[in-house]
Amino acid sequence: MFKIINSGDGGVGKTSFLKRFTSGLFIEQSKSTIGTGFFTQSIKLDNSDHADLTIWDFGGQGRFRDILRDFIIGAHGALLLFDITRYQSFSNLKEWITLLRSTEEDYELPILLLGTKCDLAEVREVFPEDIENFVADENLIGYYETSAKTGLNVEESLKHLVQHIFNHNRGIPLWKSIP
Ligand code: G3D
Ligand code: MG
Repeated sequence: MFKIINSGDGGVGKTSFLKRFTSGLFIEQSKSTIGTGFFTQSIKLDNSDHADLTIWDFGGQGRFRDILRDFIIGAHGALLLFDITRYQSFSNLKEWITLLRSTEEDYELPILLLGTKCDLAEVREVFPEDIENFVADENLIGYYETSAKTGLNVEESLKHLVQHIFNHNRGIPLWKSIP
């Protein structure tokens, strides 16, 4: 059982991404998330293991960020989303990373970066070189271009994060250690 945090600015597509992951559908006219919500979903890994995920979905608005800090405690990993068509959502990532890594756990929370809305690539404002440098500078575990609308890399990116957590168990109690 893994606890995953879904983070990023309001409107980048966090809830749409999770709905696509759990239901396989793109649901238009999603209501903006108030406070937190959560999704549970099982995922199959390459070696035929599977993991049960509890994914905590946050409202991106500033006023919820204090609440967020409490919810990060005990998380095994985080998704961090920005909208490739809105540069501001990329500029704000540093602030999100500071928040995600602010709980003073004795391990560095694995963070996977996701660019969203890649079906809208013709109005892209954030480009690969910037993203690659950012991933390296901030020591993130990787980057995927995604679309909740087409399903691009939705399952793949979660698999990558969970596989990373499996491979780098840093003493956080995982379901395998429960007798
Ligand atoms: P949030 O949970 O991060 O706040 P939402 O974001 O999931 O509520 O999505 C915000 C808006 O972006 C929604 O549009 C949603 O339909 C749209 N969106 C989310 N993912 C994608 C995607 O992959 N492609 C495209 N084209 N749009 C996406 P509205 O119009 O309801 O604000
Ligand atoms: Mg939301």
